[in-house]
Amino acid sequence: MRRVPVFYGPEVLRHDTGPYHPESGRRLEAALSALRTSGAVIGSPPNPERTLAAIGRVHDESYVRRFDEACRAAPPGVEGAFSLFDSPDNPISASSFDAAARGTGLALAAADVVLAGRADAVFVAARPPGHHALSDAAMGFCFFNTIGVVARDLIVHHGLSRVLIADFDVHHGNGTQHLFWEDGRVAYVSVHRFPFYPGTGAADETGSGAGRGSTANVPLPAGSGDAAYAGAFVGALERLAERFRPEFVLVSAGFDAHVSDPIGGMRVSTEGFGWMTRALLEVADAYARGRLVSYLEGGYDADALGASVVQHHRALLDESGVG
Ligand code: Q9C
Ligand code: ZN
Repeated sequence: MRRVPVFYGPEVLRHDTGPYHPESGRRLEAALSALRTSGAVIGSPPNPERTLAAIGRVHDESYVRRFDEACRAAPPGVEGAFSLFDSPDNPISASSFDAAARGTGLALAAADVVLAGRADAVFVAARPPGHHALSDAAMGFCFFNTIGVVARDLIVHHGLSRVLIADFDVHHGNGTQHLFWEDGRVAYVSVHRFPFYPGTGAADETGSGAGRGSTANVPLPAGSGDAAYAGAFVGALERLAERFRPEFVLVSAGFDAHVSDPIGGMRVSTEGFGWMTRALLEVADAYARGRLVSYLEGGYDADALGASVVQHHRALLDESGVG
């Protein structure tokens, strides 16, 4: 069996989005409770001291300061009294900055632990999600582009040459794609509903300059299910990985393509997330010595999210891989 701890810290629950927002602490509590029931080992490592420096290699200094100051000025999460930051989709409370920095710190710690050989892979059960966040703006429930911060940290701090990001959230990761659009060291493959929020992710968006061909988008129509994901996504993932030969695999693991999700409009089954995860693990095994870190993005039905993260985690534990 692989060693695949789940990383979580209670600080991430303190990003309060109000009583009616789909991206709430309740969804993460449901995910954690399902993981605990399935026997997952849940760890809470301290953030690496370089967390803010790593965030600063992706986000503008003025954006980080603006987000911090907006949270300091925000009401302390009292019902009905929330500030919006950059977008009507992004309510903040007094602890939102600290929660977002903690989520990103957990993901940086996860990559450190995997690189040091102290775990084979890590699933980071945190929030807020990250893949829509731009270097200078919050959007789509996201504030820091966590997976983007970790990818850049693997290149700049750890000295890796090639990192692959795979994104199966139902929405296109516009922020992540934009960060590495011209960067040949970080490849990005996404499967998503299209056309849909945020509007990007057409099949002909493939990167430019040094990053030409290192972005792969798999747009799928509303209502797509396991068959489309298994065929189109897994195919694109394997083709990109074979060409790119990643040294590390990062996953933007959104579970909002689940058939029961209230906003995704797709029909992926709980087991479908297990199959997709196995394909990701095969790529990690083939090129990256199994090294993989997965970060929770979307997924807004509590029960579906719980069942799906357990499938995802069980697939990562599978012993058929690392030799
Ligand atoms: N204002 C993630 O799943 N919906 N984000 C906007 C029009 C935004 C979802 C609707 C959905 C964002 C991480
Ligand atoms: Zn999403």
